[in-house]
Amino acid sequence: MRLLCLPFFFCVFCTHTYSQDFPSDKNATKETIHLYRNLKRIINKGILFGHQDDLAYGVTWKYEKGRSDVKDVAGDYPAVYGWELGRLESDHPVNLDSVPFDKMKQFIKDGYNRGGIITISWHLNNPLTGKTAWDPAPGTVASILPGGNKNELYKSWLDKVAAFFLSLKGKSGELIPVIFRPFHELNGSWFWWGKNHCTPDELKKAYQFTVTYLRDHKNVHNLLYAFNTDRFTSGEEFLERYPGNEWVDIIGFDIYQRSNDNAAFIGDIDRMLTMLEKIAAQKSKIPALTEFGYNSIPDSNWWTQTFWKGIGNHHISFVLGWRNAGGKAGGNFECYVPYKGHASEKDFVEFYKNERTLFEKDIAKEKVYQ
Ligand code: BMA
Repeated sequence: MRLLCLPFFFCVFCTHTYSQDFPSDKNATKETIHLYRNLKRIINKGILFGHQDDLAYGVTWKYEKGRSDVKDVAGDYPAVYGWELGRLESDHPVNLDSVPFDKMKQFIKDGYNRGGIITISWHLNNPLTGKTAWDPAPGTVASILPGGNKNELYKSWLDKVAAFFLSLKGKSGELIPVIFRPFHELNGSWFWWGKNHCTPDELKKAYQFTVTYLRDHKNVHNLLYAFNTDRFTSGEEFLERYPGNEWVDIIGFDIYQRSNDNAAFIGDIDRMLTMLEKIAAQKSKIPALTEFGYNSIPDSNWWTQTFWKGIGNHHISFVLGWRNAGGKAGGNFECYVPYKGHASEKDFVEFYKNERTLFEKDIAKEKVYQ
């Protein structure tokens, strides 16, 4: 009797697990469902490498067809492409980092057609003051919720974001899946949705409202939702503003190295990833390092001797290096992945060769949308 029951039990169990393994949007497009399941599967193979604005510009160039700092150095594109929607809400043709939205759409298609994965952040202006995302006027989050005096304005902004997502189509007219990470770094206080400017309940409601509006009112079904904090010290802190399992697919945090204490950075990243993986396992979510960087990478062995030492023992989906903006107005400089001639170039190639780091050639083989 035991033998007779077992196959039946396993069969029911497997079907159950498989049918339950949907993203938060139960009406997600089939490519989005496949992406979600494949991201979970690929965690066992390695860590996908991503880069913000990779195809738009590098430290020494802008808008050169097919160019990428990652490719210049490693001979391969990243597996994940990060893009940013800030200023779409105010009908600007160009985002806050000078990337024209029409070019961005083409870059998204190019990356997707190569089998890559797209993730999008949104440093949206402050709807209450009209200033930037970094204007933390009190009461802004409350103002965008239903009943708040900026709810209609916020909805009109989400209409534009929805139209953008629905305009992203592959060769057969299918919608291109996107990992959307609204309200990122929400446990910091530099953005208007930050910790000191709203209650946990207000933030959760804003997140839930955003998902519900895009998914149920605008019928956007090509999104996976990423919930992401900045550095955090405990599971409680990470989850303080978590909107709930039914609103989120990916969980992560952003981390930047800001001193030359490599050991401290390795320890920080390792500790936070351990907590993140535990939460992800408990909640059946996909863990990721949603942004990382060490500006200018002033250490030629940083990739193998610091970054990999922090992430290499972990099972996470992807890491997204921030943008290679180069010199900016005001004299600031930003560069988070090496470019041709950079001192960490050789070490990045070693990092690339590690069989657990996955780039474009690896992700293309995985056919994540099928
Ligand atoms: C920041 C910097 C800014 C940029 C912003 C939004 O970290 O890179 O220059 O405008 O992200 O992408």
